[in-house]
Amino acid sequence: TLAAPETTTLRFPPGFWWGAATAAYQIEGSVDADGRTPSIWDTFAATPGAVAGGDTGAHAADHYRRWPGDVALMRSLGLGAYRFSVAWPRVRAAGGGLNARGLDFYDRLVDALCAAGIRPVATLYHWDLPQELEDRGGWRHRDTAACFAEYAAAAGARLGDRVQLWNTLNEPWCSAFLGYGAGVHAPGGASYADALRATHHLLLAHGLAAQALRRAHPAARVGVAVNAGTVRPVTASAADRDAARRIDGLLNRLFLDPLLRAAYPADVQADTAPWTDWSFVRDGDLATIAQPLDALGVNYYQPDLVGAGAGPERPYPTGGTVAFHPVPGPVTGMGWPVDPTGLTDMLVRITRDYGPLPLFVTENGAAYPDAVDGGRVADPERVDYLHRHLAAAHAAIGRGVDLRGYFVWSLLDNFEWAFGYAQRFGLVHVDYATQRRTAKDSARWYREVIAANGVPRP
Ligand code: GBH
Repeated sequence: TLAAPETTTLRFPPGFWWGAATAAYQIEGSVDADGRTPSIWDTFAATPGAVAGGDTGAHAADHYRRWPGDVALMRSLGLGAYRFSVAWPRVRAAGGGLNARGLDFYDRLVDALCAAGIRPVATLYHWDLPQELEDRGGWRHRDTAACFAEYAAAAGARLGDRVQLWNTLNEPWCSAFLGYGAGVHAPGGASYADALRATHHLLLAHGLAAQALRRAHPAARVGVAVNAGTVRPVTASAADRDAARRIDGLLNRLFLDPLLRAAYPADVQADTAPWTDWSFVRDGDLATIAQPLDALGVNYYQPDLVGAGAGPERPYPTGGTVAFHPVPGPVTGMGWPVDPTGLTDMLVRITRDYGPLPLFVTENGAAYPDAVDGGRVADPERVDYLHRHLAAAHAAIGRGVDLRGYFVWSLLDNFEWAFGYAQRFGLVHVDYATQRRTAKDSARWYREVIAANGVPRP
């Protein structure tokens, strides 16, 4: 009872960015407003069987119309930063060129955030490729990277005086391997050759966009958000460790090495030789991809446990040589394991292998089947998940990681991609029939964390 507060609270560095994150297609709705053109997610969601319950993002959380109230909500939580994505299909006009009305929306949003004292953090690509570009080959096609740079230039020119940090891409592994490899995300492609081509063109798009953002505003701070995951071997045997090397290569090093070392990992290129000859990589591309990064964003949810042998299929080109094992311990509503040690390990590993460099946790959170009861949403499991992951992030700082901020996924319940509205990740509950917002207990808990700049030692 006489302990000093310092011994009971894990305090974060002064100026730490406390945020929450969303993405355009998951919250905005208004898919036909102000000149927006269809995206691959409109098309995919309209495909029977692609999304649980036949759900689509047509209405989502109606944020496109309710943004002033949502900014007020962010302010009431005390958020210091808000990570949103700009919808490319709002900004690119039908047939090409610029649709200025699309940028008007984000211009108003960014102004309102600044007025509320909330730092705007903008992602340029959170999976909503304009369908017209997919019809020309999408991310299989090198020209898509050049189109992305034009879009980045327009967004940078309009918003770059106020956006505090850019993320060019969100989770390019998902765009490539879930979208073009496993077909569980838009556009529903099922070719690992295409997934690897798409990987390269996404990374090239990142590099070209970083250059465009800095041309628009020389002081622009540019990053990219990757779904880095800690991959552990199920035993210390050479075969299981090789399986872990293989998955770590495809999930992490395939992205981090070109971004931060201007090279593709030789072992991944050798492993994937049955699928591609990598001839889509041209001279100079790796120098373009490896633009200096002001920060790297890490989206972290769970570790993977792998071994040699065949198992239930996962979206990796391994030729059936790798088995995924259940991670011991509790799982979230998605069935994803809760293991915060994977977050500490990932942040420390990136710093050791690629750093030192400023890092942000650009997403972390959990889905549970939350319900409003008497005006309240009790979500103790989410509080526990966030608490333990923040303690894990704090432990990484103690081990020398330059962690600058943390963003909860998500501010609002939203369209959870292939799972539709069945999964709720929000700090704030959304009743989709009425669009009523109800702050969950976790939102009140997070407000206290922000005010204290720390969490109680668990
Ligand atoms: C993030 O991606 C997204 O950025 C966000 O939009 C989304 O709403 C949020 O997380 C919650 O899902 O090997 O096939 O089992 C999700 C990150 C990466 C988590 C892939 C699941 C395992 C895929 N996902 N991972 S699989």
